[in-house]
Amino acid sequence: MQILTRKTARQISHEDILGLVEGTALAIHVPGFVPEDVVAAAREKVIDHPEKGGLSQDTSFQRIGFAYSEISDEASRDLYHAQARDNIQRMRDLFAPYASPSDTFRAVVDEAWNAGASLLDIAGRKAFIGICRFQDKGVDLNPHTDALERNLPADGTHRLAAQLSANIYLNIPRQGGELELWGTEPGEDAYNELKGERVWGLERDQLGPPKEVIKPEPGDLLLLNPRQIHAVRPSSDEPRVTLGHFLGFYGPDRPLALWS
Ligand SMILES: O=C(O)CCC(=O)C(=O)O
Ligand SMILES: [Fe+2]
Repeated sequence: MQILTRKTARQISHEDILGLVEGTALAIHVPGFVPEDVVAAAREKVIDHPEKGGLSQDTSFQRIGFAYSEISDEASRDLYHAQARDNIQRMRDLFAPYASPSDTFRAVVDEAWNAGASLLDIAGRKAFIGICRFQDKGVDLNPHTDALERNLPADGTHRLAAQLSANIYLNIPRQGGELELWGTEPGEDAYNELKGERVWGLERDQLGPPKEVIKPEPGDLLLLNPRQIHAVRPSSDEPRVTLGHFLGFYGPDRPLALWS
């Protein structure tokens, strides 16, 4: 049976993370990962940020930073790596004088996981981490899975054994914005078959009801397995704002790799 684990940052363990990879846990929920006053101080700054831009594949999703999933050719790959440190620093500056929640997250995962965690590098080039995502009122994040492999260099030298996702919530609408988890991992071929001609994601009516529906609060951290089908319901008032992170798993004794 898959469970939803509630933990403090200090309590997150190696076994908790392994449970997500192995499918014995559906999610790890850390309420209040970011203190209330830190969230309050950052909220205005992110919502009105001048460098907020539309996601390459779908401009109804805005973001600050540049996601690995936006890489589509060698030019965007070069841009992703060239901007990685500036994009990390921008969020660090935005949260100053408080710690950037993405930095704290990196430290907590490094402490919790026996072999530690560090920034992903692809062929010696550092990844970005800490993308700030906006889901405006009425925008539906359809059921989908995530996989680093979709955007890796074609040489096939980099392989993950599993992938996890960690979101930190900065703004949550009063109505809507629930995270839906189906707890099923279709695998890449079955997912593509389900997806058919759609550019991105699945339709809700292709699936049964989700196994779990979670409404996080601002300041919460939530870890999940994004190779299992998941979705976010549209918000009916304010934008839903998150900091998104992925974790690459290579085996229980190997370090985790972190990126956005
Ligand atoms: O924003 C969320 O709650 C989940 C976003 C998502 O699709 C993911 O973490 O892979
Ligand atoms: Fe996702």
